[in-house]
Amino acid sequence: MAKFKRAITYGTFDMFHVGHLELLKRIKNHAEEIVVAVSTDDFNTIKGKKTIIPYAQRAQIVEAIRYVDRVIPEHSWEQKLEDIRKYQIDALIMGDDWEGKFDFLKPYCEVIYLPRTKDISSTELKETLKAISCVNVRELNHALEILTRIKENLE
Ligand code: C2G
Repeated sequence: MAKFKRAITYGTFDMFHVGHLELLKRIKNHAEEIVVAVSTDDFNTIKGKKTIIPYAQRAQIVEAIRYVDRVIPEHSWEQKLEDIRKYQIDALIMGDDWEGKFDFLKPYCEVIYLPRTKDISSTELKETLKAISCVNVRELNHALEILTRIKENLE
């Protein structure tokens, strides 16, 4: 039996990956219902976070996850207390890269930090894609040099 009726978590959830999935799955072990506040594109600008996938698609993907009961937009750092009251939240649950950052909400609901999933993040995925495209560009340039030389030899 889950300990809490309703939990909330906040995040960008860009390039949805298994780290996000594992967190939502673990939150489901603690709560019957999960509300996920997905950071809007404007709020990500405030957070200094560049995203690949626009808010509407990030929210759509999170909404389709079977552990999730409701998705709301995260517009600001300051909305958490209002959300806790509005959605009758019993627990705010985040990955432990946020350890301690939301303890100020402890008078209003349980605040729990769960271990992050290692070796995966949207940032690492973007770095990997960048590296792959750099390799491809180098290989394409090399191939172009060879083809240019062949063409010159044929003339
Ligand atoms: N997460 C995780 N394991 C990973 C990556 C992320 O457990 N490998 C967790 C994070 O700890 C966070 C959630 O997944 O709880 C969403 O992560 P992000 O999309 O990176 O969200 P973030 O930028 O941390 O935004 O107001 C709070 C912020 O909106 C949180």
